Amino acid sequence: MTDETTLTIRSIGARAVNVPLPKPLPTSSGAITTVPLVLVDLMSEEGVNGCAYLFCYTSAALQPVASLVRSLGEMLHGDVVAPAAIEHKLQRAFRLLGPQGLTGMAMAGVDMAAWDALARAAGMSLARLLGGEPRPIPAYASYFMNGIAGAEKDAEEALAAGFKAIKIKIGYPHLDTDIQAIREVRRVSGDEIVIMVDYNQCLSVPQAVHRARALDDEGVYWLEEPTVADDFAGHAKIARAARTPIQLGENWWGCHDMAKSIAAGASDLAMPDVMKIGGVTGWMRAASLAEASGMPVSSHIFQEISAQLLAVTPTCDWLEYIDLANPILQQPLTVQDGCAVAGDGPGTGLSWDEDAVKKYLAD
Ligand code: SMN
Ligand code: MG
Repeated sequence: MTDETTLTIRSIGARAVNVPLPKPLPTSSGAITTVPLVLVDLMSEEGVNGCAYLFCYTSAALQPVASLVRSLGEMLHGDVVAPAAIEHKLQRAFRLLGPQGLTGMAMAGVDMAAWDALARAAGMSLARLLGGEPRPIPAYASYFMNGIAGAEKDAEEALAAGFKAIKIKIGYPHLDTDIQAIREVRRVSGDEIVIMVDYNQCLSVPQAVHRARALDDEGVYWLEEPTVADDFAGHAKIARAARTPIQLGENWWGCHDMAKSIAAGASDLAMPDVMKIGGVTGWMRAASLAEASGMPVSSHIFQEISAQLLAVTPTCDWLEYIDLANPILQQPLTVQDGCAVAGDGPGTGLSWDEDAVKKYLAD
């Protein structure tokens, strides 16, 4: 039964775009060579639409994810735009396959677009629809594994842009280089700036224990994913050995993974990825888990929607700022005085630059 206040799904479109990068973005676990995005457009019969994007990490995943999103659109045709009901239907539909991986990504894309449509229909930002209001969120400038000279340049760039926090990726062949990179950022940025580091899962547990102990006196705010993301017992061992807080979460598939990680004592901090955690619906569950566990919550990429969600996250910590989707957005997220300033317009603040989308279409 629908009335004039409900939205009904007419179609869900998916466009694959591959945004070129001026140079590869290296991590200790491989480089990001382009920005492969699937743009999700949920169209309602009532004419109020919602959109979201999915980051696919590798262009090899672009077409499979886009195709999965379109298949979900067929499954949901004629359904009410009700994210909880949609999530329940899709979780049941994919119980046997498993709602992780590309399936989870597609499901999250639908969820984020559905919440965007609901917020637009209500004429309010997502943060307001969720009971909060957009506010400045402390943001850190996130960089990659750019060597010592690159760390100097990145720190200078971040300071010039007004950031008060900087993350670099480390995991060089030798520990000394990790330390040199951190000290280069500290030399350039001074003692006030917050520095985070990200190992992108490259160390064994014994290596991570050794390196974490060596970094304990470097004044690093968090040490991210030192070992394989789903090795919660291994991360717990590292967390017990290190004084520096361990950060984890960008690879949690849904709040069940997060609950297992918390139960294992795998990390001191949480950084769910709004796509992998299950969209807006998944994020809100994760935020509750974090609050109940006393864990500060930071975001992982997807900065536009994350700025809305962190505004209603009780243990809000840092927003990660990386310029990934900006080339195809009409209004990239702005940063002022080291804080991300989410818009208060309808929805999540996403709108496509259609000329750029056409230019980078990978279909
Ligand atoms: C990261 C890795 C790959 C692409 C984007 C971001 C990284 C992070 O793990 O936390 O920024
Ligand atoms: Mg990371």
